[in-house]
Amino acid sequence: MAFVLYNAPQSTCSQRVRFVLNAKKLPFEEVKLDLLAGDQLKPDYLALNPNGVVPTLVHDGAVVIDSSVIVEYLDEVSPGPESFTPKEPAERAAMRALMRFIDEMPAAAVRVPTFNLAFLPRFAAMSEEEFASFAESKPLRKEFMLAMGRKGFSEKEMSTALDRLARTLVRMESAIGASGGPWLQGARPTLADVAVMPAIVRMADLGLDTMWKEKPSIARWFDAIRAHPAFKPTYYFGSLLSERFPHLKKLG
Ligand SMILES: N[C@@H](CCC(=O)N[C@@H](CS)C(=O)NCC(=O)O)C(=O)O
Repeated sequence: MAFVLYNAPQSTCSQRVRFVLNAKKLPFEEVKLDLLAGDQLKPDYLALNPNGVVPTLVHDGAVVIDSSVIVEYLDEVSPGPESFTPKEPAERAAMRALMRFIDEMPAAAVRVPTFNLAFLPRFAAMSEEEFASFAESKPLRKEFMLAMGRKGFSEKEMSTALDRLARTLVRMESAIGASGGPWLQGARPTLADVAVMPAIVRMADLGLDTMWKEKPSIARWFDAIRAHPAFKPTYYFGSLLSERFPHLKKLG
């Protein structure tokens, strides 16, 4: 099986896919896109992924886009050596419900502090016109960029995003409590754990790990995911924002 992964080291969505490929010990060719330079908006890449975002997986000529879809696809075409999908249909449904929640809540919310803290200096240096045409060029993220503007998200938008992240931790805590942990759905990690991993790692990278200092089950979950053999090869040097952007300010 030949896998080509178009991705970016620090992209949270890409990290989900790298984790599953590494856990399954599937060799893959990694094509690294420079998202700040706009590689994801070049015609050749848009022909693969019309959303103009990473990741994209090409597997023996089949193009698969969207990280949640890609990780489910990988678990279907290569169920071993470690499967991340429960056998029971009700458990599978619970996993997918968690994945939808994660895509809607933390995966979206974590972009707000990420952009304000790491990427803003680049946008602030643009003229109003440059920024408008930059936002216009993004098929999926035009409105997000315009809402942020060159000056970044407001304090109110930041606190809304942080509240959504706090509510995610509460949801994780209750899933871990109900399943007995240490993972969201019990003794084994599922794709729901993989889906939420990059948001939690990003929060820690931004200094927001203080948000779970009173939540031992989240701390245990975080230790468990970092101890997974796929974690280290996924988070190679340059995958954390703090490794790439020395100016990064911490929130916590
Ligand atoms: N739902 C998509 C979202 C992909 C996405 O937002 N990717 C970000 C990086 S994590 C990206 O490529 N951003 C580039 C841009 O906004 O221009 C997925 O999970 O694959």
